[in-house]
Amino acid sequence: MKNKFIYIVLFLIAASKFSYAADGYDLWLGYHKINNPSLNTHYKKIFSSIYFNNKQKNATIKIIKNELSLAAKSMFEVNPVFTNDNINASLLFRIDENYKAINEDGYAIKTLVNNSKNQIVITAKNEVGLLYGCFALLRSMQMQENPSTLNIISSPSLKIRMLNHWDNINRTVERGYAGNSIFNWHTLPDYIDKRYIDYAKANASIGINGTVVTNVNANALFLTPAYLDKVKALAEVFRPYGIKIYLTARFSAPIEIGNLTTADPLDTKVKKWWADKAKEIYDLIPDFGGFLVKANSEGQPGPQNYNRSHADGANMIADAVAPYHGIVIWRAFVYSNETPEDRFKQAFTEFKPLDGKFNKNVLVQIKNGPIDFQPREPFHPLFGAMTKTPEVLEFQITQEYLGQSTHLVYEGPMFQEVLESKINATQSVMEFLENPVAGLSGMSGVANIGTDINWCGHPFAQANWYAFGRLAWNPHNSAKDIANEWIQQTWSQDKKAVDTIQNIMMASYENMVKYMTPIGLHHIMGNGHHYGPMPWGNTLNRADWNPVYYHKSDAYGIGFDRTATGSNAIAQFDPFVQNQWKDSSTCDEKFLLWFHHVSWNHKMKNGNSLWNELCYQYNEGVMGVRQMQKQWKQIETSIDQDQHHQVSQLLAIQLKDAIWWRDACLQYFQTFSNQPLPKGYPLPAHDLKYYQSLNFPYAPGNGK
Ligand code: BDP
Repeated sequence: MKNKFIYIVLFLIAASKFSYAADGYDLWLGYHKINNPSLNTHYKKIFSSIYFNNKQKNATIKIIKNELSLAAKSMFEVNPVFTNDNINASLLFRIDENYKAINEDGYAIKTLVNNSKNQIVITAKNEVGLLYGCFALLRSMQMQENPSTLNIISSPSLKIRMLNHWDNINRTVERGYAGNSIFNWHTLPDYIDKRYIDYAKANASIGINGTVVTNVNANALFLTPAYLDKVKALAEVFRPYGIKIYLTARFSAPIEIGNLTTADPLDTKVKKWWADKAKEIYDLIPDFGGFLVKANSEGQPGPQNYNRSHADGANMIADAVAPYHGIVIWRAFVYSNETPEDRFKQAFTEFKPLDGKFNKNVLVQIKNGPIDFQPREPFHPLFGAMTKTPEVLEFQITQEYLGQSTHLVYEGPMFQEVLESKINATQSVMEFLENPVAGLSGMSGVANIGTDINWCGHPFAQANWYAFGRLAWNPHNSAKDIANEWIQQTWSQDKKAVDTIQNIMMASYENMVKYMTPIGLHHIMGNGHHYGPMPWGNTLNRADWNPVYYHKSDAYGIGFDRTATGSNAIAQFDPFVQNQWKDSSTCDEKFLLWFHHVSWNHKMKNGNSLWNELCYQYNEGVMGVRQMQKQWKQIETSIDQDQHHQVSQLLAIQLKDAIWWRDACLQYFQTFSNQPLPKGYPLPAHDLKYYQSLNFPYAPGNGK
């Protein structure tokens, strides 16, 4: 299949209501009627003659044909005609340059004039590339781009673009806010839910090529024969969509399901157990991707239980999958209770010395920031620090710390901020990932998908899945353009509605940071479930699970000193980055309290005292949500009524929560600052005791 010049040619010679009524199930693939008469004739013509040079009855080609039929009928009410007429060889020659420019997964789309007819040629190096190209063409139709001038060359720069499901065997989803797990292990392998197919299609449409279907807090049962049969059935569904399946590996599996007395990675019986297990899996699933491992973190077993290093553990499993070209993705999310070291520093301290000690097929997966998916984090210092070890950037799409499924938060700007962060004078995080010194690199997103009819809970949450995929394909994509694409494919073509929704989405991230954790505050959410404010939290038996550990408020001021006078975590960054953040008077204020313990009277760049600025920013966050509500109201008549109402209700919850965050946090911090709220500032509805008395034992996403 490799490097075979395959292509489709679609001929063209030369669609209603603006908004779409939908329950969200179709995601961005609803193929709504195009309301552009001048372009419609062109579009329809495209479907009047489609030629595939690939004569094989390939499953991916079948999917492409089905998708083209579905889209043509839905957007233009035409049935596509698949022809057998061969095409002019000179035509193909004219796309040869584009073809040469793409990589293994890429595609090229070009409109060529041939005998006064326009023809669109899509070419790729394999069938899955062609599928990506078809989705790109359909996207461009939904964006109403002019089909007579198409000239797209697109290749992903990251080889691994994957979702990580934190889905349990009993179908609960850790940090899931959209229902149960879509993977029904009870009815698999015999029952193939249509959801699996639609899920694979949605992922392929944005270029995702891998999925880990099991929780990082792993269950060894998934590696038993009965479950592997189920995994095989899913792998077969995903394969024609170019998606490889991966599993999480529980490090103690040889003991739990293998009757061994140890899981020591240097023990020969243990090694043999994993090698046999790998063979068993690859016999069933020849293109099995490999394992994702969370080891010696938050109670998970790992090589350190046997005084071995993370490299010893990773390499042992990597050896087992190597004969089948499998990979091991080893998570750097480790921190130990025993170590009194600043949690910020622990992953770097642990992994940096292991650079060069991992096998070639091991990748280290690093969360975007050093703590844990906070609303805003500086980038993780491990990016760029390991030059001999392939790295995977892990984002959390599910909104564990970002308002879960009741807050409208578009994560595109957050993803972009991390990707564009400079790791040194010459390179950003994305440039580092795009030019992997160690050959491989990737991006993972912790999925926000569940059995809710619209897949992701909040009707806007699916934009985060979409944005993740589009950025994993091309980290240079802009969050704003991605939002625009998603809106036009999902909500409406009406310009006012599109622009208004885009404004709401683009403002939402910054608003959320302001009403939750402004100026670099972090990890001050409710214990366990992480919903709502709890800056006073001080009761858990691990220091670094308690909010007070992170904000360190006292009579003098607030913030974690991570400079040379404090934990010196800042020294883990390149000097270029250190210079940006090491001085409290010049530090980028969005990270101020990440790196500095500053006085309540610290003078901010705008002249305000820190205390007043904290109050203003919390309040701006609240005002921002009010503004989102106002804008949403303005498009009431251009949006389907049910959907409009649904989002209105959620925005009302978001406003209530934003006010709660502001009032609870400020009253608590006020007990240290001993300063009044600025003049004219809204007074809290309740006293601090009230906020401290709230508890949510059944908040979602926290069960096992
Ligand atoms: C934290 C989550 C926890 C996960 C952990 C992880 O609260 O449920 O198990 O991350 O990434 O954010 O392993």
